[in-house]
Amino acid sequence: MAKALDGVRILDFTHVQSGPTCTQLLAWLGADVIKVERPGEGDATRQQLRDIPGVDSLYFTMLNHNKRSVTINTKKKGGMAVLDRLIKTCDVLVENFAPGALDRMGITWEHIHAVNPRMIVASVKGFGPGPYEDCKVYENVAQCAGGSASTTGEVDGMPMVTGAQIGDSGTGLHLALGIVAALYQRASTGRGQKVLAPMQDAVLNLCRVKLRDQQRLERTRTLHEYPQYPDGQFGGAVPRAGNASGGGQPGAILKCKGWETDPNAYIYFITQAAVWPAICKVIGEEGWVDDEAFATPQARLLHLKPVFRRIEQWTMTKDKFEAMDILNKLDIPCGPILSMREIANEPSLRATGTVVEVDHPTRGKYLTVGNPIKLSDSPTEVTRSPLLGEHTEAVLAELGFSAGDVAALRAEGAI
Ligand code: CAO
Repeated sequence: MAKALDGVRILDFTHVQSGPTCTQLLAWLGADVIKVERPGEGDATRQQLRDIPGVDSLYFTMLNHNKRSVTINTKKKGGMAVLDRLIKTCDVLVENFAPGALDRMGITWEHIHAVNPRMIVASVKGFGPGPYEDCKVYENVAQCAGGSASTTGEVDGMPMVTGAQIGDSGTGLHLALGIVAALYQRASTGRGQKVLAPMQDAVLNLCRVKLRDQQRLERTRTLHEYPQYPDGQFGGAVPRAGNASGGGQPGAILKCKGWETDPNAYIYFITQAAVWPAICKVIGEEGWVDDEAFATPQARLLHLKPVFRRIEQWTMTKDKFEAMDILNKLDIPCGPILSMREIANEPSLRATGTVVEVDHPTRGKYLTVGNPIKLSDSPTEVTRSPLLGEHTEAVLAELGFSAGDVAALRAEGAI
């Protein structure tokens, strides 16, 4: 079946996580993604966190599916000649080098635009223009600078980073959307443009509810749905909220049967106002439906701790899946705390292609996360990541280089 981005060619100059997430998504949507790597070394993640000696790491394989790999040394004359040919024939150049690195290679916007005025140049950087624009940035730096860490963690604890890679993969997603929009606009203008997704900005975009809360706090000096209310103190900035819900319906993580030995025997429970009578009934507190201390959402905000303690007495009598079964039937919004082991073995995620088993020539079989975006007319088949330079000769032949040219480029150390 045809794919949404059939015919789009991507010059993939990305490395580590943020940029590769973006180009992997574009590949899953059907683009031809040609990953350019340094000869001999390749993307640094090929060697990081290895679980099998001498074999591309899961870090690399899980971010570089459906791509081709070409080795080019851009610091050699022949390497730049190959790269210019790629610039001429590709639609998008995606990069996430440190600030200024692309310019230092001689691949400036002016150069690219002169070679191919239709080319879109898409970049991830740690920061946009401003005091930190020259800084190198990794995931957790972005989480800290984007407002996430200051608002995550225990109420009285230190700032906390989250396991979701919102700085890297979150920014890659934003960049992919920018690229698709620029391709759409190019259809009418005929021109390429620059697309920039700074990691700080992407994290902040994902944390916008906390900027909402900052303004509410400044106006009202309190945040009723936070665990600090009604007994604790609020300072001048949005505090850490533990596991409290970020929305208008209070929620909490509650223990389930087996919590003493299973670190994930917990459920997230939301006391949605619409189903309050059903919640009271299931936990055996029917009297709370009309009790003025609990009857309205506003009244309950003053008593969230005892409310959740009482609900937890009930959830502790069920395992998390039993609790889910009972609560879902009553339309009470809740979710089990799933471990990665449970997710890896969940049949419904395998059935939808969200968890996929892939075969790799040197690694063998491994699990990966497939495309989370499902298009009915553009299904995704996840194929293995390329070996370093696996497609160099094939791509150079497509670009019109002869066998003799390839030999000369090899002798120069350019590929
Ligand atoms: N041929 C020749 N040279 C190459 C090359 C190639 N094919 N590919 C890369 N290089 C060179 C670059 O030109 C650069 O050289 P100079 O320093 O001489 O200009 C050098 O390799 C290193 O590039 P880098 O500075 O981007 O890499 P780093 O490992 O030092 O830094 C990172 C990594 C991620 C901190 C930095 O790239 C960065 O801040 N990127 C932007 C933000 C980002 O995406 N962060 C997310 C990373 S995922 O957690």
